[in-house]
Amino acid sequence: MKLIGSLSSPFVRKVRIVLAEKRIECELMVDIPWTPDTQVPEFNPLGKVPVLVMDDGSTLFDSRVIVEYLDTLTPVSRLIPEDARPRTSVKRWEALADGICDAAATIFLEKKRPEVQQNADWLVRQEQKIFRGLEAMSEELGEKNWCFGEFYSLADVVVGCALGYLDFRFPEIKWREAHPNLEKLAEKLAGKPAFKDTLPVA
Ligand SMILES: N[C@@H](CCC(=O)N[C@@H](CS)C(=O)NCC(=O)O)C(=O)O
Repeated sequence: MKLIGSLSSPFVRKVRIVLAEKRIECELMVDIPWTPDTQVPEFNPLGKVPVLVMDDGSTLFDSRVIVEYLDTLTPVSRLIPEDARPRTSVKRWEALADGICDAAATIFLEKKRPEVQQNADWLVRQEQKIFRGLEAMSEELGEKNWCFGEFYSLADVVVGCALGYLDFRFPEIKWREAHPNLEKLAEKLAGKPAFKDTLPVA
């Protein structure tokens, strides 16, 4: 198997963390989908990373599909519960954290355009998704040790990736001050080798 992705993407990081936690060997092929010579569209018609290329040449995308597949490959470190109800709760955390990343990536791209072409209303709309998303994550985490249930799960992985991406692209967003419980969780996650080894790189 080969994973195609950039070193800055929070979605690629999610997959890399899941691979590491589950002790699955997988070569990383770095490809930045925004560069003119990118090969990503040959593997994913949507032109987005991550893409997992299987040994038979078939491909999996997007990150949600990939991590579901990876979690079934080995019982080591189950990250997504099998039963429908808890499974759906963990997937809901994933939708929330991924949504924050989508909004943050949208802002990052919009801000790269010349200032006159930027749409201020659109930027505010995306910022609101981030702030409401942080509120929701903080409220749902509460005083618990982990986002869902008693154990570390994919819910914690995706929250860690979203917070890490905010730090990477928007250090001016002071989410730690507003949400000390998210900071506590982020510190715990930052100590894990899978997180340390996948810090976003420009
Ligand atoms: N929902 C997708 C999102 C993937 C995504 O947006 N990836 C970005 C990098 S962070 C990308 O490849 N963008 C290129 C493009 O949109 O053309 C997933 O979870 O994999």
